[in-house]
Amino acid sequence: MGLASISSVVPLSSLILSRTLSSSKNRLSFLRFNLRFRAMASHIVGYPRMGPKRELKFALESFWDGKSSAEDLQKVAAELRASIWKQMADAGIKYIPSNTFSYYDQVLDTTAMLGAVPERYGWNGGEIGFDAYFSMARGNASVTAMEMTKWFDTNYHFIVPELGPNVKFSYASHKAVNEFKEAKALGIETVPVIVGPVSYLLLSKPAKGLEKSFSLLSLIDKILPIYKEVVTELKKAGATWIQFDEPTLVLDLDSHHLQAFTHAYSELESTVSGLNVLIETYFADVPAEAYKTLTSLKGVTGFGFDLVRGTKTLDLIHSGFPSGKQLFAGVVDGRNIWANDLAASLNTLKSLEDKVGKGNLVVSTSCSLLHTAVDLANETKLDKEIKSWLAFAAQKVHEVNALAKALSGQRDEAFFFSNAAAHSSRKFSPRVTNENVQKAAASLKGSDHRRATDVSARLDAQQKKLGLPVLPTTTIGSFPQTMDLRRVRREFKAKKISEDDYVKAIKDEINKVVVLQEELDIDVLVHGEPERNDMVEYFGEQLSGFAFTVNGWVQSYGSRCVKPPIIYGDVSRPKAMTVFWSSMAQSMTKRPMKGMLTGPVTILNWSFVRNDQPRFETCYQIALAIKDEVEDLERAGITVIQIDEAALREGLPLRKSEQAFYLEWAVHSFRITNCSVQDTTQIHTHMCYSNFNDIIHSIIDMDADVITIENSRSDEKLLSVFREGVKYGAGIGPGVYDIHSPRIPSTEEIADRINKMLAVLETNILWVNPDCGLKTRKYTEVKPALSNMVAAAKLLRTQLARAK
Ligand SMILES: *[C@@H]1O[C@H](CO)[C@@H](O)[C@H](O)[C@H]1NC(C)=O
Ligand SMILES: *[C@@H]1O[C@H](CO)[C@@H](O)[C@H](O)[C@H]1NC(C)=O
Ligand SMILES: *[C@@H]1O[C@H](CO)[C@@H](O)[C@H](O)[C@H]1NC(C)=O
Ligand SMILES: CC(=O)N[C@H]1CO[C@H](CO)[C@@H](O)[C@@H]1O
Repeated sequence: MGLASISSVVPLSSLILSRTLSSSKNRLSFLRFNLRFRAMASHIVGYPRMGPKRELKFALESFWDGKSSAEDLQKVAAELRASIWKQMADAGIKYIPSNTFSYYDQVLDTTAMLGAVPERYGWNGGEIGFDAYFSMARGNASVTAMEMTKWFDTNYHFIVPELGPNVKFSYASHKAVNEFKEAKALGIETVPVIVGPVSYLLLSKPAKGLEKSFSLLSLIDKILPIYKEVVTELKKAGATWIQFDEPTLVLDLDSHHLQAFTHAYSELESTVSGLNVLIETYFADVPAEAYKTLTSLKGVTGFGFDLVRGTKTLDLIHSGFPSGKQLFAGVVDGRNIWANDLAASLNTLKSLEDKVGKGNLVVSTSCSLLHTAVDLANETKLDKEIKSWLAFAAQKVHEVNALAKALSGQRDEAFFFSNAAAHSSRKFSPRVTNENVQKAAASLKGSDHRRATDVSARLDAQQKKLGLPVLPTTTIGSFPQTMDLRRVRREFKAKKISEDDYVKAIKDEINKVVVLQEELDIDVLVHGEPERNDMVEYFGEQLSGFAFTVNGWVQSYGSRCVKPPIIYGDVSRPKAMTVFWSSMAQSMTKRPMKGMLTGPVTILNWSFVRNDQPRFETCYQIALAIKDEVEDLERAGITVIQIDEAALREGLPLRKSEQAFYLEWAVHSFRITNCSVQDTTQIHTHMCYSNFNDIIHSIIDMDADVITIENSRSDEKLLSVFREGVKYGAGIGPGVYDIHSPRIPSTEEIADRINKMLAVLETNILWVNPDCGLKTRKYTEVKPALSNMVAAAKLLRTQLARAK
């Protein structure tokens, strides 16, 4: 009988018996058994902070609104942390993370830890409190927020550190140590998690004015002393492990960057001695050079890898892993909601265990569970069959533990059996497949789908029809979502009010927004989207192939969460989705009313996508559904249609080698939506967030008539691309003010921004609009801000007319 088959059936108690056996042969086999039964090595990289019902979000927003105290907020936070730690401890997890909680963002927490507060916040040393912390995150009436950008290729956003040669670093937030102690007081030993020093610098940006000249990595020797203080204090508090997250190791780094890792961890070696150090990477495979550097780092005990997205890392591990070191194998996907294929993962783990040796393998998640939903347990509205295919963070914790147990010979047969049954039900379920959709999507490949007329001729035709002034003003789509509105939608959903009452309430709101925009004298109007909860869910709910959760929220930034739909089957559009509201809104005004759609790439990217067919396949299916909607809007007399592709850039794969293929199918999917629209129908698109410079040619290739784009929060990075000579013939509206901040920009400030744009862009293609939708703002902020925006546009029109 082989060892494996015995070990899975022999109960623990009989091992104790074997201790009494005396022959040396038996003693040897006891030792082997004993190794197999050692504590189950399981680890969680990080956990969602918001709570199963977004408790943290509500506590934060109430505090920001001055409706509750700092103590109230701290109390909610402490309760959430305690329940998360306890849940993981109860599930049997050995390495439980701490300091993965955050009031806003873990990179901002690191900025606070290092005391790297930009001067404009007037911080004078001491422990950083909520005032300085939230001013950096959100700005306030007198100071702008720090820039926010996407965390790798996820939908999470972090606050970008602003660093220069004069930053005086100091140990200014003891959060990591405090949270470790807090867990310890609850009887739970945790692994404190800190953003590693090199990734911290590589994710920073040089402070204003230093853009070209400053090397961020030159600060490494200035921040390491703070890291040493933190490590020393953690050791004193009783920590035995520390986890440094160094996710930048999966990027395309050059040798100069890699040397910084070698340098930093040699510097830290003596300080961390006595501690076990885990370096965690995630989101992609680690390139071969980086793998070599990483696994040679001094003072490190374990290495964590994302083995879901990083399948090439598996080959690297098999071709060499440092002996005696621990491998934290991220086999449970932290970025999706599908149940793990436990049998397949166990095979992967067994082959890794053969490579690295028993006792050196720890089962882990592919990345922090921050990027998945929190708990499936109370999703009472999900169809039972679909629910059996899923696992959220709380369930993934159990998957990790089940795998670790199985690996150590204590396989939970019932758990594995129901997992296998769910996989087979998903594979053969008729609700997943729609042959007509499959055929239509397959026939799109190979063709290019371009509009017949080129963009400048189209713009001429559109201008004849629309007759807009130069520097036309518009907004991005949504208007403030008041409590009343949310209540109306909620009550309608819960069938507490009739459809007639609902339609009337929404109609009144649209009318209010239309009247306001006319009063403000905005040129191209929007209906304000009062009927929409979310720019993706709204469409998903009306398409086939989508499922929805009640509480499947994922943090996007700060207190903001999104609830991605789940695409489980082939996508189609049973009937028109937006025509009713858009034509009603158009009937209220003579000005052009934009039809508002979310584009296929964004719907895809902001959903949890099925993992049983290529992503592009699913994207083409959505594109065909949106194309039908565009045609219906045009038929209903809507002349301007905006198709948002907020997530086009976000979906870009991290590694350069994979980007061209993605851009090709993503841009193609957008063009499919153009359908056979007439030249006089103006197609807009909108993109949130900056850093588009690297894909500007793909953006041009989308062939939209007008593009509105985030710009103001990134110091006009976007404009530099045009300054450097990229030719852009379509209309363009770089955001003239930041809607993420409650600050109201003055007319002069906006006029100044527009002037900067006019210096690089032709007058006749420039549009004037805010950065993004206004959904999260209040009317007291929106009215004066838009009024100043229109005033600025008019001021410049007058100046331009005079200059002629
Ligand atoms: C804005 O934040 C800064 C920095 O924290 C603070 O000094 C200032 O008092 C705040 N201003 C207002 C109006 O809240
Ligand atoms: C799920 O619902 C039960 C019963 O209402 C409740 O006790 C429990 O706290 C809920 N769990 C979560 C994660 O919301
Ligand atoms: C957006 O697309 C990227 C690239 O495929 C993916 O990694 C990311 O998880 C997506 N975002 C969301 C919210 O699903
Ligand atoms: C997918 C699709 O319908 N594409 C259309 C885009 O517009 C051009 C020009 O009108 C059509 O020829 C394509 O068929």
